[in-house]
Amino acid sequence: MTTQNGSAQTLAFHPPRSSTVMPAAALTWPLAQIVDLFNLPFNELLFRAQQVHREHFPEAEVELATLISIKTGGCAEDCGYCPQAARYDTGVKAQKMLPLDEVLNAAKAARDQGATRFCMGAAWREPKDRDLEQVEEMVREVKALGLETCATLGMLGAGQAERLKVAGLDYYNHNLDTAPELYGDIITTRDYENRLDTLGRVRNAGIKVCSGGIVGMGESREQRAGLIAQLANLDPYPDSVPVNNLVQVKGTPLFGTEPLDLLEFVRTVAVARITMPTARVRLSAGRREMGEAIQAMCFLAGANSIFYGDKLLTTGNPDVEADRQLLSKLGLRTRQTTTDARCELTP
Ligand code: SAM
Ligand code: DTB
Ligand code: SF4
Repeated sequence: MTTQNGSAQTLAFHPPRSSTVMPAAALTWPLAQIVDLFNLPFNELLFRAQQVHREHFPEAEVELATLISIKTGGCAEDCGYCPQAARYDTGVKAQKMLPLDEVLNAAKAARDQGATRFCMGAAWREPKDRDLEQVEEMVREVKALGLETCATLGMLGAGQAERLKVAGLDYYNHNLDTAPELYGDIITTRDYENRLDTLGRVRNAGIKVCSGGIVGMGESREQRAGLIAQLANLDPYPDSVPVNNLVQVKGTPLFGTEPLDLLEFVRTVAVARITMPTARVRLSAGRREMGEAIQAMCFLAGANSIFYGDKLLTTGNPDVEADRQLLSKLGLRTRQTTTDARCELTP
């Protein structure tokens, strides 16, 4: 199965192992090989991940990306993890889109605190054309501040990715979230193919793809491997891969899920690094609950980007000072440039 969008570059979707459409042998990363990586002894897995990491990136460098919610709450979708879905009683109030000057002030503050990427998120199923005009303006102005720009606005329709590209968007974040076979248990208002279509549109428009997922939603190890298989078998695989640990928010259907053993989170980061060697692997939601030791292991496992700033979209994140101290304790320096993330050491 291939996502076709009518122009030169397409993103291929590789079906799960059970499908007869394409034999597993044709995949860059057959699911069984990814499961084998997950099953390695922990130290062996981390050793291999760190080796891959050093082949492609300066080992001690971490990218700082700051998030802002430009349109919070009131979303029509039913994503079982999300505090912004209107149908769940989570205490998140629907707000109008932030005015441009507020976004720019936040972007300047992020830049002054050392962030190189600024990600603008909106609680939409998909942007309306008139909303997109305002986002284009934000992208243009944030880019002019010397920051890399990223947006996550939901599904994109025909021509919308191209408009964002013209405005200066560097990355579009659109997560596959989980393995295909679990998707329908978490979200019913859209399907996997919708997500893949948007990723194809983004890639075709020449915007870098940021796509990852959430673990800790009650999935099995094989299903975590299934998510990584989907991402790693995209052709090309994403430039940037956020790995989120579920932030459990009261009122969402996934509140009360058995928390994931955090060593399993570290394994997921390591497998993402090995299977997508030149991608920025971002330690995303859930860091506040992780503690320093787990985060240190994630960096060892090949994570080289974090969300930086006291808030994610609606939930908390470690405060800036705590992050500075952690990076300094670990001897990690922050990325200073906004040049292409892919292939920093290799051509
Ligand atoms: N509405 C757009 C969409 O769904 O693509 C963009 C914003 S949405 C909040 C961006 C991503 O945040 C989701 O795809 C999901 O991976 C992540 N996310 C949302 N709630 C989360 C939670 N409680 N814990 C961890 N990640 C979460
Ligand atoms: C991603 O993968 N994680 C970020 C970003 N992309 C947009 C969002 C995390 C959201 C966590 C829940 C919240 O703060 O609302
Ligand atoms: Fe809406 Fe995105 Fe939250 Fe889903 S994840 S409910 S699409 S804001």
